[in-house]
Amino acid sequence: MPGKKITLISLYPEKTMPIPPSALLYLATALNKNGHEAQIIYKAADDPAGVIKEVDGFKPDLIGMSVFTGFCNKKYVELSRILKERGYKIVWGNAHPALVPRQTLNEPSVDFVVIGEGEETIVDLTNKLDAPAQYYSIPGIGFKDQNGKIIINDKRNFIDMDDYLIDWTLVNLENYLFPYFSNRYKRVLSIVTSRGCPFNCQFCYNLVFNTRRWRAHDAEKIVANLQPIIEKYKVDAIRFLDDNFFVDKKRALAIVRSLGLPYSADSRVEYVDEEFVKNLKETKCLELTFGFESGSERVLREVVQKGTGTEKIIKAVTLLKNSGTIATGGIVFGLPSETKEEYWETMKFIVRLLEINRDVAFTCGWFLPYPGTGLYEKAKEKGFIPPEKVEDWDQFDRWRDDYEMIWLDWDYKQAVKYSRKIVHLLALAYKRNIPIIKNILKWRVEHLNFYWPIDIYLFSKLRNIYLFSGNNNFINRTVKKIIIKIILLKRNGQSGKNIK
Ligand code: B12
Ligand code: SF4
Repeated sequence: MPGKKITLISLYPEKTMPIPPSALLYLATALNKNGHEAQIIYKAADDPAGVIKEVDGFKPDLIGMSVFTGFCNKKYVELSRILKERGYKIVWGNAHPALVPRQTLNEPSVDFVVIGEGEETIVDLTNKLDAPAQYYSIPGIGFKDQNGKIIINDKRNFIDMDDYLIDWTLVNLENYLFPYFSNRYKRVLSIVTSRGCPFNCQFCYNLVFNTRRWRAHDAEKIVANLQPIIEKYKVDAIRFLDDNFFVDKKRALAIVRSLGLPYSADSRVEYVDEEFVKNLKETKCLELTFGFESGSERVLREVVQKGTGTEKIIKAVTLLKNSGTIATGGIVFGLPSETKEEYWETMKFIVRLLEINRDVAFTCGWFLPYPGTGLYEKAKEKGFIPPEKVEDWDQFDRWRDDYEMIWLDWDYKQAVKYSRKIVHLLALAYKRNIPIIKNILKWRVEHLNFYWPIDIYLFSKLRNIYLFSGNNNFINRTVKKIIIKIILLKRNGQSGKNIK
């Protein structure tokens, strides 16, 4: 059987720095290993013309798109329609088509969806691409039969990740190493060493996508895979993007000890004890990101079903104080059934954590109802009407300041507009110890007062021009920003093998 050509496309949001396109790399590795030829196109979402030109140059038999739930959905639909008109076959993979496979296939330009891990499924589909009668025998796909009826096959079993260690020669990593950690490290590599998470948080895509099954690369094998590129590209720090890097502490510590580089990772608060903090220090952990989610005990226990409470959060933040590891907590506002008082409790809890450890950082966003999760059903009970078309999910963006949350019973509009700004300014004011900002914003939080937000605007403006950025002054950072912009502009014209 002659090999086929497959183009794999991922769009990243404009203004973000591209990190290695892991999903595409795993898929391309699997396809190439099985006698096919993969092209990787990884571009900012605002350049469809560039994507089309590269696709036409390669003339693939199949085009794969990697789609998350969120603001790029419309762009993927537009791109798929253009490419479909040019006669290409199109498959969507990643979390979004896995969560809404039927709705995705209702979009006429999408021929197939892949549900779950893609390595073995894309190879199977490519092998049988010219034999529609065999589509029924491909686990993990959805497709349309000859009458246009949507067929969703059984799921595929999880793979052994070590069978598909990334072939790093497929990209020039030079394009994906960026300064991070307040610019202390300049050549930071972002990678994933495990998949899934065994916990049960009721808003998490993991419940559906990974069915709570955690899988991982063997420590020795992933280290052997990474060491050559770390040396070749002089990587100076690592960001582990695993959903929950420390599920197996022994494995995770073996990896970071062998690599010997400073790093950041996602974890859970109850993993943090004195012994663990010692391990973090010894292995140069720069930052641990946790899901704090809420300051309300009821929300954590009943709504999120987090499996931890505020006490554990406080303990982790206390133990990590002055340890060299920054604790960053994700906060989810607007969960179904959350009351205004509970939202307020969370805001006050954030101040409490900053009082304990002034280096704590926060990422605050609004609840997103992912289909298949427990809280999606709860949101529906409370009046949420899911979008009818796949492209309409683009309004689900947890960073939007005008995000609509029909499932809430209280007037959340002011909260949406200002709480993220207040939390980020507060964290900065504690970190840099700026009493005036601290006290004004603390007063706002204590009184839940959003009136006359002149101070919030003013402080945000000052923050934006990096007036408080310590040793990194405004001029330095502006110059750096311009340089990064130029690099990004230059790279936007290139992709995949072409980005070498
Ligand atoms: C890195 C990352 C990003 C990077 C992406 C950079 C990149 N190179 O792709 C950036 C910062 C740009 C990003 C942005 C966003 N992200 Co993000 N991101 C991640 C993160 C941390 C790692 C992704 C990864 O590389 N995983 C490793 C790979 C190997 O696994 P994978 O992606 O699942 O891929 C496998 C399968 O899904 C499948 N597959 C994937 N693509 C395709 C394509 C085809 C054709 C096929 C057949 C199969 C297939 O095969 C792969 C191999 O088995 C995940 C969390 C996580 N740990 O996975 C969140 C995650 C994917 N992101 C998420 C979200 C929501 C977003 C945003 C919408 C957030 C926002 N509002 O800004 C944006 C959307 C950007 C967009 N393009 O639309 C959610 C997705 C949930 C959902 N329902 O879609 C996740 C799961 C985080 C979470 N816990 O909620 N993200
Ligand atoms: S701990 Fe994090 S990754 Fe795991 S289920 Fe909860 S939210 Fe998802």
